[in-house]
Amino acid sequence: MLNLILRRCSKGYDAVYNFYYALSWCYKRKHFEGRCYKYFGSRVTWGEAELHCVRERANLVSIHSLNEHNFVNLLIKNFDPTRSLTWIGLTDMHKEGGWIWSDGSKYRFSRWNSGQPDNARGIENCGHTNYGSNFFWNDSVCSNKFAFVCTIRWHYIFPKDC
Ligand SMILES: [Ca+2]
Ligand SMILES: [Ca+2]
Repeated sequence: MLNLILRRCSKGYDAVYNFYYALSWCYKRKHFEGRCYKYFGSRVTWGEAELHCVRERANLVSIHSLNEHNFVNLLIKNFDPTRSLTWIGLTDMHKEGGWIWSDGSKYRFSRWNSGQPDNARGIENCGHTNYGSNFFWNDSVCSNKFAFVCTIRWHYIFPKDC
């Protein structure tokens, strides 16, 4: 990854700065399809979580493969060994059962826990991971307060003058 940064950043200082900034986003220096991830431990609603991500030019995480799901759960576990419920970017708030990712990517892969999503009491419209003994996904009430994971596109990690 350092090579990639040095290639993109002509000034040595910027390269070092951006290397550490990228490290704060790219857990274990890993990225999937040009996106890196960051865990936030503060407990907030799904909407607050998405807003927080957007302020950092990111979105709540979208997950498109089992590898990526396992990686996101590992990232959470690294910061929170208790593996608390953690928001991901899934919502069906616009249309019941019409699940979309908040970053606009296509909803093709899912890892719902068995019996989920169940839209319990008719009011569950936001998705989180770490549910049940398999740490899979569940739909929950969006005003619940959980930790969250953001994802950022690789090219947003670097300032424009880099
Ligand atoms: Ca729902
Ligand atoms: Ca549910």
